[in-house]
Amino acid sequence: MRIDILTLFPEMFESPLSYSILKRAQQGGIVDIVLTNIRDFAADKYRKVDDKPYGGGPGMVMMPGPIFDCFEHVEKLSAEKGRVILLTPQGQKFNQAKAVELSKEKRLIFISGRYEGFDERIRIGLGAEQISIGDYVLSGGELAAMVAIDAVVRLLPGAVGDEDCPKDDSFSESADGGLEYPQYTRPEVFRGMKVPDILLSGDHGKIAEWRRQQGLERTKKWRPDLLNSGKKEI
Ligand code: 6GU
Repeated sequence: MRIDILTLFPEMFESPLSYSILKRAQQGGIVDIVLTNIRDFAADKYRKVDDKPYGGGPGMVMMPGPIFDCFEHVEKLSAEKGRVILLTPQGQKFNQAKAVELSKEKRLIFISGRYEGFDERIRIGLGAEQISIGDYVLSGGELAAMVAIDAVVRLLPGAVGDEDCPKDDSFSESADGGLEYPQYTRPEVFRGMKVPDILLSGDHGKIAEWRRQQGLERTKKWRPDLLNSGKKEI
């Protein structure tokens, strides 16, 4: 997969992309992530990328010119067309199903903005879909882009080793879209709290059933909203 990121702050992405799964996936050729600075496509000598909103109101709005020029430059860097994604609190809420869907694409182009938002002609003109990571407002789309990219890349074949396989994760198909079962590791007794006997029994059938039941109970207790959303089966 190729991922392009159009941003005013490419440096913000460097650290998250330099560790663990995201780092290994890039080194292993599973994903190619390319950062492009929108400000390099500003038209004037002050490198201006935002302006006051028509009709008045607070804050500044991302101008269409620099983003269109940046996009048209980036688009040509690969023959693959790619899906264009604007990060904005007005977008469709990102979830595991969306991560799975995006992980099947050959190319994703993320555009993260700042200020009060994007000039509407950016969304329309670029045919972009919009993604939000939750119902709260961030200072910009960069952290949201990183969240989405992390969730997508770890699903790419070969990105995650057997030691932290995403198969049984919370929200995954094997968890019926609900929460994952409780996990334990050594020691067998820690500060008086014992690992459930069943996990030491070696009976894989019983362990699988116990885990399914535990996942269901935790979902009922902590995330009942997942139960009747067409995700988790009860
Ligand atoms: Cl994608 N952007 C901003 N600025 N705030 C958000 C968001 C995105 N998703 C949730 N809050």
